[in-house]
Amino acid sequence: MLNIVLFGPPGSGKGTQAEKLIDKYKLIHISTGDLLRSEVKAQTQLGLEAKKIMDAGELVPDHIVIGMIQNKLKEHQDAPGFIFDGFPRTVEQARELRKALTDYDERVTMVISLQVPREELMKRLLKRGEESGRSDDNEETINHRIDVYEHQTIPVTYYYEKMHKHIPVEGIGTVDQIFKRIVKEVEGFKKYYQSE
Ligand code: B4P
Repeated sequence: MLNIVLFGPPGSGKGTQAEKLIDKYKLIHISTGDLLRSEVKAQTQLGLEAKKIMDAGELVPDHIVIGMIQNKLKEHQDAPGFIFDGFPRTVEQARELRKALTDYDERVTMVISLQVPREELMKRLLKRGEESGRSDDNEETINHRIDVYEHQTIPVTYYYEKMHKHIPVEGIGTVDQIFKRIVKEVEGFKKYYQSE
């Protein structure tokens, strides 16, 4: 199985690149942001609680997000692999992902970590806010989301660095240029595993 974590700050292109990777490698896409937004749209109890947290730019509690991931893994036991988009965002989530995959004799193959400076993130997300009306894409919330990323999510990179799975990829350029850089890394990993 190819299990890719797409990692990076808000607006770094995780969702954008995930779509292209699914197309190429036929993996199952698990985006915790999308899952939470669909709960919000359906106005479930979970969605009502999550909306307040997301609009404030905070992270939704670990146990909620981990529960959603466990359900998705159970639903797709025959999948050729997964793309985890926007998950894990805390070290606790990373540990729980490891446990959940171990239950299926699986593990994270690699963590593609998109590197994009704050000014560019702000530019992209303000533009998306104008086009989509997403309520967390406004200047104040974006700044807070990036701060939350730096304090709570960056430690996840150290967790995967220790396992030699963290692969930084430059996230500036056109969507296709960035996609090529990611594919190069994925192919490199596949060759390495096949020759082992
Ligand atoms: P997410 O849905 O994960 O939102 P995101 O990080 O803002 O989006 P993403 O990074 O995928 O967007 P992309 O760059 O593709 O999370 C939203 C909220 O949900 C979080 O703040 C949190 O509250 C909650 N949440 C989600 N997961 C959680 C978890 N695991 N634990 C706790 N809470 C969780 O796109 C951004 C824009 O850039 C797009 O408009 C795109 O078109 C553009 N773009 C992409 N690539 C570009 C490029 N190369 N050049 C120019 N523009 C580009």
